[in-house]
Amino acid sequence: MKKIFFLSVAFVFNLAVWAQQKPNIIIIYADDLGYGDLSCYGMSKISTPNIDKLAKQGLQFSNAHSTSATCTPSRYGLLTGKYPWKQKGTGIAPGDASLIIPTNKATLPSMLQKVGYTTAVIGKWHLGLGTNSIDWNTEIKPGPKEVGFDYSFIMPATLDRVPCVYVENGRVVNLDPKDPITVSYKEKVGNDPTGHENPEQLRMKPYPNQGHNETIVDSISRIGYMSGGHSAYWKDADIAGDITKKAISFISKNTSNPFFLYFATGDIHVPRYPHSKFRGKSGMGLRGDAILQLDWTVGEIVKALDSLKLSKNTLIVFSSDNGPVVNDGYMDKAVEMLGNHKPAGSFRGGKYSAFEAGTRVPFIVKWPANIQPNKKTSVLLSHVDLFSSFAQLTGQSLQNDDAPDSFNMLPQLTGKSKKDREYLIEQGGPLSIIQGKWKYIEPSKGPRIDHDVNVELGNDLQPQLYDLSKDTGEKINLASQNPDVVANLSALLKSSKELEITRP
Ligand code: NG6
Ligand code: CA
Repeated sequence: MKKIFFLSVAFVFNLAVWAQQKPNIIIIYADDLGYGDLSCYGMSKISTPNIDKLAKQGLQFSNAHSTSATCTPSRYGLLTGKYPWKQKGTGIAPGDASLIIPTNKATLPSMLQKVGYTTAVIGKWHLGLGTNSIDWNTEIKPGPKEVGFDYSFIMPATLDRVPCVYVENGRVVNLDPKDPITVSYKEKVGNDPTGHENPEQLRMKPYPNQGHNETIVDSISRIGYMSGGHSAYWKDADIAGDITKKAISFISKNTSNPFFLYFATGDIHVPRYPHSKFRGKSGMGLRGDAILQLDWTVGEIVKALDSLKLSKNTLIVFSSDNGPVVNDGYMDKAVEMLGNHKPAGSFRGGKYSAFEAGTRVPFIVKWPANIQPNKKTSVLLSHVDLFSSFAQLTGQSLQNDDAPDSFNMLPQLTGKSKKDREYLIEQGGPLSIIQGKWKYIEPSKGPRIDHDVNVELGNDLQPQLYDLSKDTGEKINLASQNPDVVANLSALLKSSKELEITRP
């Protein structure tokens, strides 16, 4: 008996030591932040010292990609390890969409939960909630919990979509049951003012005919209609502070066990209305001010880790869900105040685009215990790879149908290998494939330019082929000179549409 007792004490002790050694993992996921929007990536007009410091203390990537050029599919890819275009219904989700992540498959958080991580999502969700229709006045599920998050504090959709309330562990925060919430994306519900009926109440005008002129919340009209829930409305200027506080509180409660925090900021998505500490401070209008706020947020999280003595063994990934857009629905002077700043750096396109700026995003990994500081890498990888890489990091082997498009890139993430992913698929409108120096964009119908947002989308009825080693700006289409390369890459793209990685 005594022996069993000592053995089990030893076992628990070992487990504790083992668990201690596993790094905490934080993914800081910015929204619509472009490759060129940070000073460590060449932004000269404003400076982002806290994010630059992550890069100085870690590894900065120049060829890392989100799976897609918009938010919902990118987040789906990140959390499932599966290319979103393989599943129907993963396009930009309305605020009342059903949950699009299957609850019976492994996800990034559930995989980490299995080996003792406490997991949380704090910030923007935009992956749908519930099944069929959502009753915002009771417990809302399935949602983050059912896909592997122990704790959640979320904005359900995106900042410009109703309902503009926080949902904490499945319940709307500060909801007054006498003022229940109704949401509709079809027709007006209730009597709350809307942007088209009451423009005099707006602090920022929407562009006409772009959908952002429906229910007014916090003096900003949104996409979609809601009524009720007034006591639960968020204040846009407070969002960054609110979610940062929640993140720090989650970290502080988990100092003695490994944790995974998926921290998805609303910055710098529209409507941009940062806190007064940042408004007017960048000299670049509200878009620039939102970048300053994002940088502050990162600084606060790092400061909390430092003061809790967790920094050394915490792996932080900083990235963005898709490329930049300057004007996306509101007249917030982003265009007028841009000056000569290039949000996409030297790349072509932007958010929504098949060109590089759609998915080539800032990507920094810091983990002092295991990554050398102040290094840069041009290795090719995708956000979809974080799933397998973190499985490897935590000593897990994946089952056959887990994370079917995710490769283990842990050596590359920690600066120990420079080997590119064999090939990588990007989703703009059409799909593109990168292999070695070549990028092929499949022929597609659709406009070349989205004039509302002024972004070149990459659509062309002809195949496009670019040599990214010489032409990062995708200016010279070499398809007709290289029919063999086009044939190979289009065949590879076609076969990968069906292919799922077979795991040993
Ligand atoms: C677009 C919206 C845009 C934004 C985007 C989603 C219009 C004209 N534009 O449809 O404002 O909400 O969807 O952005 O409605 S994302 O980053 O969440 O994908
Ligand atoms: Ca986005």
